[in-house]
Amino acid sequence: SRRTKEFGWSAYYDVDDMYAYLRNMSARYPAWAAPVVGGRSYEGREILGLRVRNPGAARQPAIFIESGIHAEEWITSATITYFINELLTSNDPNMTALRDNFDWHIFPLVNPDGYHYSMSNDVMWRKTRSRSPNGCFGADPNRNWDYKWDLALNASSDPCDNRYTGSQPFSEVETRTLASYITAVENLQAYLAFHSNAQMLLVPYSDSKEHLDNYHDLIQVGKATLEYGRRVNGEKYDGVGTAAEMLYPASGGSMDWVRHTLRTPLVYTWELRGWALPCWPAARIPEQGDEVTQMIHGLTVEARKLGY
Ligand code: ING
Ligand code: ZN
Repeated sequence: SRRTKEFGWSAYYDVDDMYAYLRNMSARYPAWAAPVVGGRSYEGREILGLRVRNPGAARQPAIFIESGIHAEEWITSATITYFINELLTSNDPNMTALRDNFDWHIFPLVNPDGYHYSMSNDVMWRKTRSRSPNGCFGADPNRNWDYKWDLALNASSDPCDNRYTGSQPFSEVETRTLASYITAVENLQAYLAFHSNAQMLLVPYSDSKEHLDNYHDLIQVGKATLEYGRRVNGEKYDGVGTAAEMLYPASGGSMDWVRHTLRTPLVYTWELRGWALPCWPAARIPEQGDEVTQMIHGLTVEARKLGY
């Protein structure tokens, strides 16, 4: 039998250790934090997250955090567990304001099968682990959501491809079950997704250069948000814009589906910092964690200034 390692932010941890950490935090702060199951995976794992909310408050705006949808982007899950730790344990007034005033649904690892496979077999694994009839494994879970799925932009209909769309929209149990969880979140004000490593901030929609009705608000809040991050370590991100304008057109991603289907006003995807995947040096997880923590704080402050 194996002992559970002590969890921390100077190494990367596999699924069971990360989930044990989430359960430990809910046991330490039972009035504030509860484990929540956001869905399940092909191999039968839970998509485990934490709901964090002020036990003394009535209805608060909800913020949903998604990370680890791409298995090889380890830094995203490490960064979001770091944020959870700040959110629950810090006495910094910016942090206490975050936990007092929002209803958090935080899922650090929404593709647990792929992540485990990346950690144990093939570090560059990106997809889920579902099995296609031709014997290939996995679909790209950020090409599988039911919005403009059939465009297959920056994607492939070949099950052996690293960016396989899946056989149909929501063919993957992970995206299907997570979408149903998100749909049930009341008062969802912000949806924040985390990828690596293009070092920029993306807004919907990803398939075209068409701009949303609140595009200018999203850009203004986004630019200010990046400044909060820059103040931590001096790191400059490349800017804020649609994937089609900043990176490459893509379709079937989670943020576009959320924005289109649920009309969530504030929807962003982070591309965290540079370096080779997946091994952003573990010793530098805290600096990425501090930046993202300040950016999430900044986003709430700047959005409120614009009336959100
Ligand atoms: N980047 C994202 C990807 O899925 C993205 C970029 C995000 C595209 C959201 C569309 C929508 O390709 C990485 N690094 O995976
Ligand atoms: Zn990604």
